[in-house]
This record gives sequence, structure tokens and C-alpha cells, in this order.
Amino acid sequence: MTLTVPSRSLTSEPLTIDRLGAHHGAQVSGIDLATASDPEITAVRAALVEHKVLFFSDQQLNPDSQVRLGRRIGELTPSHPVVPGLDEEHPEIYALDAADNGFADVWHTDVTFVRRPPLGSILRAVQVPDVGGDTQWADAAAAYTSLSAPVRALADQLTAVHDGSREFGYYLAQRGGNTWDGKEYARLEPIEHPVVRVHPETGRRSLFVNPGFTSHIAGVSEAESRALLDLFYAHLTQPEHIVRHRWSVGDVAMWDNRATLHYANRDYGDFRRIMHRVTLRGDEPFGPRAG
Ligand SMILES: O=C(O)CCC(=O)C(=O)O
Ligand SMILES: [Fe+2]
Repeated sequence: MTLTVPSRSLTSEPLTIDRLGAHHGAQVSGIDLATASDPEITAVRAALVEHKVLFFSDQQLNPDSQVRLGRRIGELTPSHPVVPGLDEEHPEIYALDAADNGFADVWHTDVTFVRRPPLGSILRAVQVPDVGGDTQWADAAAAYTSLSAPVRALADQLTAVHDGSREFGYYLAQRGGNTWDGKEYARLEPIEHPVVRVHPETGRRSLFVNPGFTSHIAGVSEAESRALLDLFYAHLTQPEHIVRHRWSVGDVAMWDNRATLHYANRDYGDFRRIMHRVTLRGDEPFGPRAG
């Protein structure tokens, strides 16, 4: 289905938004992200919340214009709590280079192991492999909604512990810490978030646990925690909850990190794959019982 969204500008063409599924994912065309008008940026920001993952083809971004774009969509964080930025001029760019162990082949939501995880991310394909290297996104709001009512009610009551040290302890030991969101990260402390997150803009609930960073459910036995997380992960990653993108150089993906998980397929052998991300500052997650 194609929706044409007027960008409320006399000088620019309307954005065209092609939905990829009933719940999440959309291809956006008719926009140059490097030179977009303010109304176009407003329309993209609204589409990000509505569709959760947006894809843009044939973009001409470079590190400078990717950072500028990010600052128009929201506030940027430095690259990552423990991984330094691309270079001195671009401390905001988180570079994933397969030649430097830059892989993300575990389902995760970005940086959930801090008090205020990112609102979203904007990822650009710099170099793509000849084969493979797709990224997949799971819709955590659709996954919550499609649980049975009794399991939703159980999930609503749970709190999870998130711990970045399994994935990033290695970087921390190798490269030292980083300052991120005003805090020095010399080591990673486990942190609690509600298992069901209420989206601050839509009020919709989503399952906010991920295999990358969630270590366990708080206040239940280890066996119960394992069984509950296995249930949630299997449900989140059902094919009906997934959109998958095959990258070309110049593609840009933008996702709402408050209601999605993602996974970068590591199925391209020795080909090189380089991606650049900027990360949008987020707020503290709250659950259905808050307030
Ligand atoms: O390399 C990718 O496709 C995704 C990497 C990732 O997890 C991220 O940029 O947050
Ligand atoms: Fe990620």
C-alpha cells in the first residue's frame, strides 16, 4: 500500500511511504535526506514513530551530512558508551566494520544496558558485501499485542536486568571507556527496565527484552527467568514480526529503538561490510505500572 504524505511545503514533493507489512517497516521515497526541508524532516519523524523502521534508497550522505541529519531528527549521543566514534571530527558516528569485528549478529535493541537507552538510530551502508549481510528488525509492539491476554498481564508485572558486559566487556577491556550521555563508562553496571515498555509518544506497549543485553528477569527463579525469556524471544522473532532489508551502498535505515529489535546477518564470508550509525538520545523507559 502506498501512502502519499503531503510535506506541507510549496517547494518540495510529497514523501511517498510504501508500507512493508501491516505493522512495521516502510520504504520512503521522494526525499533527499541531505537537503530535506523542515516539513519533510517533520514528516519523517512522524513516520518513524508510526512505522518503526524506515528505509531510504540512493542517498548521498557522508559522515558530516549524516551527523547533520541526525541532529535534525533528534539529539545525538556520542557513538556508544564504550566504543569510540569514527574519528576526531565525528565522535557521534559508530562505525561497524566487519574487518574490525564490527558484527551485530545477535538480536538486540541498541544500548538497553544504560538508564536512558537511545530513542532510535540512523544507519548508513558505506560498503556492502557481494552476498548477504541483510539486517532484520522485529516489531516489539506487534509482538506484545499478539501474546495471549494472560501472558501479557504477566509480562506487564515483570522487571528485567540488562547488562552490556557480555557483548561489550571485550571492547571495554581493550580500549578503555567513553563518556556517553554525560556519564563516564569505565565499566558497565547492570540496570533494570520494565519488561513491557510504554511508548512515550504513542502510549503503545511493547516487549522490552532482548537477547543481546537482557541478563535475567528480576525477582523470579533462574529457571523461571530462562523459560520466560525464551518464550518472549521466540515470540518476538516470529517471522510475522520481522522485516528484512538487503543493503545497497547509499541505503539508510532509521528505527525507533523503543519498539524494535534488530539483527545483522553474518552470512557474507570474507567480504567486507561497513556501516555507519548515528544514535538519537532517548529517555528512561517506563512500564504500564508507572505513575
Ligand atoms: O550492521 C547492521 O546492519 C546493524 C548494526 C547494528 O546493530 C546497529 O547499527 O545498531
Ligand atoms: Fe544495533
